[in-house]
Amino acid sequence: MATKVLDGNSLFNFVVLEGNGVKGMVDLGLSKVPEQYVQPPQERIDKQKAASHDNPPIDLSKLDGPDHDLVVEEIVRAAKALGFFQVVNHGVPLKLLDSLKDAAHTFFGQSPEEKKAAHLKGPSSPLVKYGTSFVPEKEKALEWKDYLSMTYTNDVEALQYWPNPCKEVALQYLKTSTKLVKRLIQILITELGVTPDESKVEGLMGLKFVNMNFYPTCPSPELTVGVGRHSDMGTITVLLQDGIGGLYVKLEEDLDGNQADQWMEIPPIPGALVINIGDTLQILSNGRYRSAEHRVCASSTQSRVSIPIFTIPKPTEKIGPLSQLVEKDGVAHYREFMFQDYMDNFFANAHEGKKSLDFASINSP
Ligand SMILES: O=C(O)CCC(=O)C(=O)O
Repeated sequence: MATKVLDGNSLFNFVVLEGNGVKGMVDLGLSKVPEQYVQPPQERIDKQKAASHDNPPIDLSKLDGPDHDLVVEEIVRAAKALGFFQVVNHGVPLKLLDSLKDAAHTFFGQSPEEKKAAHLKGPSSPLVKYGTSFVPEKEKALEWKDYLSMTYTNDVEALQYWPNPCKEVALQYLKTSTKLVKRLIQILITELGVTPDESKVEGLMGLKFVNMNFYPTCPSPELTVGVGRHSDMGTITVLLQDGIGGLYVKLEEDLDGNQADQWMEIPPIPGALVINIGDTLQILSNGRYRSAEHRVCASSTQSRVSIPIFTIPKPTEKIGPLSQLVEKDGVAHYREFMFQDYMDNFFANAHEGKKSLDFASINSP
């Protein structure tokens, strides 16, 4: 029935334009991945070829004890090598992590009409977006993902406009993880040999989104992707993933520093949060820190949820390599730009690895 109803344009209309999402399509009863979701072979995720990740999570409570310097070293090493690491004792209550995953399932478990109602708040509130895939109009193959994106302006508006099943937990998550993000930014800037000035740090944390991603069960996950290869545009992403797995990060170099081009799974660790360095920190550090290219594979047996908080600079913030580092390096590897322009470019293009960074290229107009 699903194939008959959702052939050709009708699939795009049903899933994307009418807001039924991948979940709505899967709920019709689907025995195979529709061709609109089939990725070219080079974009598919081969789980068998992925490297295993055995780095233990970083215990942030030790930042306040005698092991402070060792923990800082671990954070910096991970931000330079992979751009991804996991943390425990991060200050976000573990009960809240469970409530967030439940809230995501509750939101996406609602009828398409209820979910669309969240989206339809759009004209009166630009704070909430319910959607599917990343830029469906521009993608050669769609992503197997529905999402809810909640922009933070202030507490009152969050509680007024964010959707009911998630607003309270999402706001608490944002508040508790903001302290963590601030501390990480301060550490990472200090370790560049630059004193982090308070207004700069605030500028780098000027805008925040709490997203909820829902990856419905997929008949053949090896043919499609939940999220295609990309790096995040902002400063730091905090990501809560559930226990299902499927998040992969690209290793650009192996342990001997050779070009690797291999993918590594970031395994779910109960109670841990994933930290992901965004393009902004790569640019700011003149290339010392690395934004992580990552992607997601759906599961054939269970729906997966993940809940990232994207902390990005204020749209009016001027972003470029820190002048102290340019002086030291004798060269700026990136140009200076206004963050609003970076963001507009990011959202105007389909995911394509770290191509988003081309916007900051010194040769870019
Ligand atoms: O679901 C995940 O684990 C990652 C999500 C992600 O990369 C994104 O939302 O940009």
